[in-house]
Amino acid sequence: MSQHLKLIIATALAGYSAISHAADIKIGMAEALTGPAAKYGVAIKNGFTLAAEGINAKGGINGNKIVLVIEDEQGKKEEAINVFKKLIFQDKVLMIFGPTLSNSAFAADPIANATKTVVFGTSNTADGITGMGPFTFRNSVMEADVLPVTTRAAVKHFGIKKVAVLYGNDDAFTKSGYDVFKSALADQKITVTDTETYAKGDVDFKAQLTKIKASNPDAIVCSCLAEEAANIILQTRSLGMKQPFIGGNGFNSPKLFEIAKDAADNTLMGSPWSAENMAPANKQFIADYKAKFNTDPDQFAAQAYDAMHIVTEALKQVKLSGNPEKDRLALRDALPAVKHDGATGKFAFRRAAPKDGKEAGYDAQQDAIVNIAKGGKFVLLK
Ligand code: 1QQ
Repeated sequence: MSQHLKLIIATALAGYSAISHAADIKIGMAEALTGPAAKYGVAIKNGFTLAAEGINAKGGINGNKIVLVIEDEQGKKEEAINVFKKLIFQDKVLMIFGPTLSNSAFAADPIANATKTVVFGTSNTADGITGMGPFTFRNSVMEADVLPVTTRAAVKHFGIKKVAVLYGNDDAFTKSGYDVFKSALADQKITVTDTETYAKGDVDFKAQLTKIKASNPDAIVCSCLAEEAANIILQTRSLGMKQPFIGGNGFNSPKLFEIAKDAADNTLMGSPWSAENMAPANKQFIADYKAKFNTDPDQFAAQAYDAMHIVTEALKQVKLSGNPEKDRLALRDALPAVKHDGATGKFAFRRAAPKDGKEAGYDAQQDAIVNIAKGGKFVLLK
């Protein structure tokens, strides 16, 4: 058979299958389902699963069903890279949600960009994520947009003038959060009495906290993931310190309270999502989540749930061809225009500035609200 004839037949078959059959839409999900970040990753997986089931139950996307291809990247860079390769080359997914940590995203997202596959982070809040390329999207609000709002609220609420800062210096998210806190504190003329660091896996923070205690701050700013944050809070209290904490996205987990309980009271944390937002979309999300998983959702579940709906809106505008390369490009082109009003409130994408002369992706345009921990949970700061 001539090459030309082969091409005609292949094209005809591709066209035929696109028109006549409902196809599965394979969406990859690479999240930390085991390991220290699993508390975030499992909530994220639940959010995606709930959304996909709801969308499929209502007929899917233009008659096509969402099929989630779920992979555990364990919160590790190397695993994120392996899992991205499997999803893109072997499973030939249309796009990838994840990974859970910014630290892993910096390792794995370049693979998605190199293969022109949309990678959509629902929990990556470090600076520079979308600078990795035009196929990187996120609906997680950057620390740079949230932390200045949180520190301003802390000044207003507690009347603080001086803070000590503690952060993990070997994780992309905790390091980026520190950089943002540092410039927000300088802008808002809040004095820094002491700055201390720790490394991933540390469990004893007494040396740093003793120095912080001696510097006598009004509050402690902490750019940390939840488990470390909780242990830091407990050890602060055991040293007889009563200062409130100011945290970033890492604090945003039930894990904080499982470990620290009400020792975490008065911690301030910013987020677009609140369990107290009574908008119908959020009420429905919370009720459906509780019914399915028998537990309360958190911000990470809410952002994943919304992200699946955002992608669905984009895909409604796309005529899928069955050719992964073509369909990935079509999704990439349809996503930026999506506006959504979901569990986390009103959402739009914002084009990130080009980095080193390279085209960038899309950040989240969404307002942060500040929460305060009371009796083992976060409530809106009034
Ligand atoms: C990041 C984060 C973490 C708290 C995600 C769970 O925001 O790594 O960017």
